[in-house]
Amino acid sequence: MRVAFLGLGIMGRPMAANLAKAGHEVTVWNRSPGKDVEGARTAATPAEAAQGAEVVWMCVSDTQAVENVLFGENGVENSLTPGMTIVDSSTIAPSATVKFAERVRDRGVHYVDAPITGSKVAAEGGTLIFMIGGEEAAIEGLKPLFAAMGKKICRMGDTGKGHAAKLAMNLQIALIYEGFAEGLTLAAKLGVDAADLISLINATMVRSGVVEYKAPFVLKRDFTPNFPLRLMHKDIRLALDAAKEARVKLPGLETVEEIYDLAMEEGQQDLDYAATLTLLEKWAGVEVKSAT
Ligand code: NA7
Repeated sequence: MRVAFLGLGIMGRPMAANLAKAGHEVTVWNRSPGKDVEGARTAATPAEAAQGAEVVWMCVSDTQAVENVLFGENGVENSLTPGMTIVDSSTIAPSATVKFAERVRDRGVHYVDAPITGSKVAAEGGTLIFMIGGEEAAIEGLKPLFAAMGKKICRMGDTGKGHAAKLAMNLQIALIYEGFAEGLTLAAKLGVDAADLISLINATMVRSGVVEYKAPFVLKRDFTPNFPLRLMHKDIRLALDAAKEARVKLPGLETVEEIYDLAMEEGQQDLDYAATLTLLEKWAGVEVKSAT
């Protein structure tokens, strides 16, 4: 298929590379020049990349970035053709997605939100999981592309529901990790070895995928970003905004947001979100570690 891929960040670049490797005709664009993808053509603007494409796939930072790419100067809007499908794998506001979809629908263009779960490693290995919102027929036509980048697709409903599901997922990751970090901090202060506590967690119903994934990094104190803190902070805010619009109260997440606000103020935005542990340690005057 002829695909324009817009946004070559930590996740977007390996996704575009997997599309090219699978034999699709890929044209890439990134806001800052100098990033390219083997086997793909590089365009100077989103409009140029989208020219003649059957599918325009985006993976950029936030709602504003998606709006710029679609409707800003030299945006995709200038190259829309009937039958084209726009896919968004960024994590952004569900309500904005619905508005963007409405803006292109009159031009005969389908809009599918397909945010992703899985780390950089899953993006590189083509094992992402997509949460999808959009019409069944449009999604059907995208299956070869999903297969090149991921291992599973889950349709959550109409356009916007993929992003809604993604926010519901990421708020749980933030809360589960916060619970883990608070448990580790209290245990350290009371003299329990971190590795012993983690073994106990993994043997009981307290275990979780989040803890299994993060514990080895925490024990090594490796906070290099698999998922940068600034992006989790963005997702927490998106979830709180969506909750406000829907008149839903999320008191746990509101508290966790305050911790992320402070972490951002401390300059931790480009570390992994696991680094929020260091704030708890600082307040407790203790370091989580293991003798083994
Ligand atoms: P990264 O590695 O921070 O990459 C973000 C990408 O978004 C990168 O290509 C940026 O271009 C691009 N970007 C950021 N702002 C804009 C604007 N205003 N216009 C156009 N392009 C922009 O993030 P990830 O790849 O880890 O994640 C991407 C999304 O998936 C995000 O929503 C996550 O929550 C999930 P740059 O290179 O900075 O010029």
